[in-house]
Amino acid sequence: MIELYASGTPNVQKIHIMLEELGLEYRSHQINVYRGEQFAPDFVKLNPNSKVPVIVDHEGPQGRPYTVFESGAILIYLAEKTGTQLLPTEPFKRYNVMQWLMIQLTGIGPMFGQFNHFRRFAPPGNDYSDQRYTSETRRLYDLLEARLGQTRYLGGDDYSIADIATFPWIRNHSKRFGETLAFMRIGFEGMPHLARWFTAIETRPAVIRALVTIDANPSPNWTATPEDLDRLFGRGRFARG
Ligand SMILES: N[C@@H](CCC(=O)N[C@@H](CS)C(=O)NCC(=O)O)C(=O)O
Repeated sequence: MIELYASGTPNVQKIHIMLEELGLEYRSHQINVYRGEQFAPDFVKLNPNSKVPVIVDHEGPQGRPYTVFESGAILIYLAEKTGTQLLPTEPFKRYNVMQWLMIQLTGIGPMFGQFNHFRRFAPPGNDYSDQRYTSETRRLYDLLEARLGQTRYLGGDDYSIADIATFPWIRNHSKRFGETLAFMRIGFEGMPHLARWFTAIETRPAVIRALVTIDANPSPNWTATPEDLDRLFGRGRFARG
């Protein structure tokens, strides 16, 4: 049994999809990051970085319980635990998957995250930051479109943890920021390869199962007070330095 500490956000959605793909038994616990539950001492014992997702695998290495945080580390851990071809063992295929996984972890996640932040939560007067992250988001979309024009999936011919990591970020935009993306001229109309890839993943049985759970537990951000937002974003009386 695996315990998943979750919220309704893309980094957590990856893990729901992975667990469904692998058919592993799991139980999820919602952590309300808008209320600061990620800073509670019991949660910090699981992840000193105070972020979801976290898993606790009761049958970890050597049969002992093991805790894993950071979504990329969790995907690799679960792939290696089960020996799935979602992370191939053949070196060329494996490192192709790793490279596109790293692009999600170090590029798409942080840059789309900042793009979303400046579009939705920043006070007015941040034109430079808005432009910077819009431009970078647009560049990353172009990168994905070009890659998927060459290969069926991000890592190569086969579906992998690189696709699982990237899909929720694209879905998040397609659901929430339709108008913004139209303004940015990012839509699946101009991106046939991204659209093909998105549909291929969205219609996988395991992804459909995961999305039922994901959509039943959306981020509770509409109940967040100004203080909740200040705590989450480290601003106002929560600012450091
Ligand atoms: N690099 C981390 C990022 C995790 C992350 O940013 N989690 C967000 C939700 S998607 C969170 O817990 N935020 C709470 C906070 O920043 O205090 C990963 O990939 O797991």
